[in-house]
Amino acid sequence: MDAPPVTTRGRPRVAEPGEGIGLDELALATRNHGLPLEALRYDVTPPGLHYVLTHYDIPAVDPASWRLTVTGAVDRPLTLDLDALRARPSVTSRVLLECAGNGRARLEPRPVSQPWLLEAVGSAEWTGTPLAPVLAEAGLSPDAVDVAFTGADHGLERGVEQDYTRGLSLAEALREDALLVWAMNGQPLPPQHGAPLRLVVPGWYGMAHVKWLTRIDVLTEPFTGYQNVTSYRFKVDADDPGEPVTRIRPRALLAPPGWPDFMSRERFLRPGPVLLSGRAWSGRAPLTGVEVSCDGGTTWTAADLAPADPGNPYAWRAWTLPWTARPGSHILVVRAADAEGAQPTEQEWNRQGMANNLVQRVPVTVLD
Ligand SMILES: Nc1nc2c(c(=O)[nH]1)N[C@H]1C(S)=C(S)[C@@H](COP(=O)(O)O)O[C@H]1N2
Ligand SMILES: [Mo]
Repeated sequence: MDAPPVTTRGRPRVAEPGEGIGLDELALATRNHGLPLEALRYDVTPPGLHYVLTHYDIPAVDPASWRLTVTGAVDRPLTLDLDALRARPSVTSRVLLECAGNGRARLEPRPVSQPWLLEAVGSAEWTGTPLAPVLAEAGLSPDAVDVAFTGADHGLERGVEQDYTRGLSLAEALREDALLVWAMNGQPLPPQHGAPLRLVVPGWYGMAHVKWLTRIDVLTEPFTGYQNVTSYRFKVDADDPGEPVTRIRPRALLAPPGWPDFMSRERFLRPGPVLLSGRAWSGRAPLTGVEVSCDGGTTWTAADLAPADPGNPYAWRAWTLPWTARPGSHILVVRAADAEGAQPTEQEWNRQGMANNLVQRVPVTVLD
């Protein structure tokens, strides 16, 4: 494999037409794993099966000496240790996370970055304390507009050395469901998911949920850091500033039925009744339905979608559809819709490969 030169500066690279996944992308893909789609069966994703995305390295953080500082445009800057946070009122919430790069590897030409297909999702149970009362306790300045969240991880991205930092508007930071989280599925946060503390902002694509959180800065000017202004933008032309990537678009995934071939992942099943099943979600608007096509998108049938759980409005929802598998080749397609629209059947290209929620297609062979 002739790998093209690795670029550390300038613009994200877009692959040449027909260029395969490079060793640089493979190196990212081995660090950042996806959810095996059969794990769509669990209401709550077990930690080792939840997808992981880490831009730099998992930082070494000693929970005993770790502190969170709340600083900037506040009356009383705070320094909190883990015990002080855990002593606050706690909330447990099931929240779907999805990486904004999910679907990137299918774009043509392919933006060169973490090459996700469909699996950059998980729906875990996060325990923490609401962020808004912590900000209130620090005393927000009346001219505060944004809040920046900084992690303990440090790296270089397109030539810019940085601590991973994301800004959020004050209005989003003050939402009552934004949480400072120390536990996942009832256990202390694992290192790869942000131990000892991370932010969870339900409904937003993954980049907003800052892991290894060490600093919260209240700002009186809009945040202009790399992860908001340069990265996570919908741009077609490299010089276009683009619109920011924010909330999760609707998506439904099918847990592929039958069994796979080891190398090709091609799927086989025996004829007869099959209960097709999977999960669906949207972070931007309530789901309105899931449809399945068993003939490559010619005809569609409404799936049975589990009702929204009022206690966990940002969890994924189960769907099922009975199907009678007849011998031959079939293409199963599934699409979700929310109050703002359905998943596209043609993908829209953008330079950074953001938020590609193209419908999933699963070819299957039903044996005689
Ligand atoms: N500090 C820090 N926070 C981070 C990241 C990171 O690299 N550093 N990656 C973000 C991205 S892009 C995603 S998709 C989610 C992934 O969360 P997970 O690994 O717990 O699934 O974390 C976000 N928070
Ligand atoms: Mo991400």
